[in-house]
Amino acid sequence: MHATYDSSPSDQLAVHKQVLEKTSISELFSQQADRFNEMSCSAAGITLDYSKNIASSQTLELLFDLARQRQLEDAIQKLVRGAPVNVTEARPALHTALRNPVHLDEDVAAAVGGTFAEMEKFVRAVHEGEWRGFSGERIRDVVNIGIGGSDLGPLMVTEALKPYKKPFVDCHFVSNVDAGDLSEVLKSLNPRTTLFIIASKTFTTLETLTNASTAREWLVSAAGSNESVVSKHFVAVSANVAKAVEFGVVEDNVFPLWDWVGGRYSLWSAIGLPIALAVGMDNFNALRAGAGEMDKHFTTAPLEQNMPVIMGLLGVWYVNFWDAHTHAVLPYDHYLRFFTKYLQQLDMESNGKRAVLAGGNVDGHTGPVIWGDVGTNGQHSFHQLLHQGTRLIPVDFIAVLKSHNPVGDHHSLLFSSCLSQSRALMTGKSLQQAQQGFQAMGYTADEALALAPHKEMPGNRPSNTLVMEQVTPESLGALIALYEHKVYVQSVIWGINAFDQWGVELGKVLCQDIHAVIERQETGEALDDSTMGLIERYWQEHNACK
Ligand code: G6Q
Repeated sequence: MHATYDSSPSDQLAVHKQVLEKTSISELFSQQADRFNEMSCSAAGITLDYSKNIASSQTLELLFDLARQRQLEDAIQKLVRGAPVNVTEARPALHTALRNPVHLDEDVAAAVGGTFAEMEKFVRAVHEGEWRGFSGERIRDVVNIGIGGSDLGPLMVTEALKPYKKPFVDCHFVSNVDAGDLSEVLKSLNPRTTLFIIASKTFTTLETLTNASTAREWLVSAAGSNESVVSKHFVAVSANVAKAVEFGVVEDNVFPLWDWVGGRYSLWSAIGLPIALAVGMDNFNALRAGAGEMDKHFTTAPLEQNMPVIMGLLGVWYVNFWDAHTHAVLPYDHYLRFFTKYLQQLDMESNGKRAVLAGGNVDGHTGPVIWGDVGTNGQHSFHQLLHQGTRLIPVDFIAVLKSHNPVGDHHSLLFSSCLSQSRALMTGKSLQQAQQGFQAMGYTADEALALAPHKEMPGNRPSNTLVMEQVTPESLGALIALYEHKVYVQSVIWGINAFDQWGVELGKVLCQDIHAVIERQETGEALDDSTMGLIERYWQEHNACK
């Protein structure tokens, strides 16, 4: 089933899909001599090859018609000029202003500039050993305590930029309320040389506050129950300065955030402090500059050459017209191993919505499930389903030309693996080829005939390939911004708000209610039988342990 839109491009796309169903990507290549050149584009150091898609030039024309019908060009300008595109919360989503503050009013621009200057000062103080812990020793380890948008972006970037790491401090990330997370990190750390960043836009998030309190107890007890040491070992990034101060962070050590920066879009703000501490402010600025280059491309390139637009529209094509439920993202670079996890939040928290801004619910589907892992590891597990499973799963391959570790032929093998996977997904293996293969192995014709379907691969499975020279701060910034904008493009086509997250907010409230019952502060009368049964099982265990 495909989504229905209110005028012709979608109807035409539905008809056009029936034509394309009768052909294959390989046939499209034989019909279009220069297909790679015609279906690839470059921006901000990234090349997108989208020629291995089930799409012809007519498909793209119809998709661009759809985009124009949805007033995408106008929506792009609204985003970067600070219009209240986060309609349900009546505010802009101005993460682009943290890379290119051209559209900010003067006060806001001054606040942004001031914050970056404060970050720079702080990073220098830690790196140069001016910032000392309670014993007078310099800081050696930094623990970022945050969750969701206050964790996934900084964690992913810090890991991705490990080749740029400065020698001064090691950064660690704690997010889960499961005490295993914090305990395992603290095990190897010295309280006298550890600094904590409490990263929480709201400063009300249960997991973060629980971890921060436990970390404070760990520190204070190591300092002989001296509470005054907290100010030397805790800084915060928050829009809620009062709460951070109440916790014990000195007001000057609270880096501000603004309501126009969404959590999952916040790594460009002071939420990126662990990034700057790990790789230096120069590299953090280069990351922002790379994103700024992609922003420039997104806001100025015509739709037909606009990389985030093309990726977004092809995604819509598969979700709404080919019934694709999921989308795999497979980076062929060890340093990008947290990229898909990061993207899961960016994409699914933004476009996992059903309510349309114009009213009512979307007819059809919105954001697909985003999944994947680093190549080549996935080849030895879930690629089986990509090649021979029953579902159509579009794939984004991300490949780099140069390794940070040029050892033997590792890199050429890695790059070859990436290309061989996208090629195999496209060409597949026919029944006849499979049968011949079995016969060549010595099987009889009948045996080969019976076995062949198990080796047959239908092929015609679409993919994009993104290529960068190397994972650098600039190219990583551009890559992240590319996906941010792709997600926005899709939200515009679907008519949904990419910038709220009421589903996530619900979880925060529900946990508090059930926790009150578990702690016997509430009766739980209103709870269902299953939930009460499980709570009673928890009580039995805890009473038995007493
Ligand atoms: C992101 C979401 C969510 C948020 C976390 C942490 O867009 O809003 O992932 O980042 O729930 O929230 P705080 O930063 O307020 O602790």
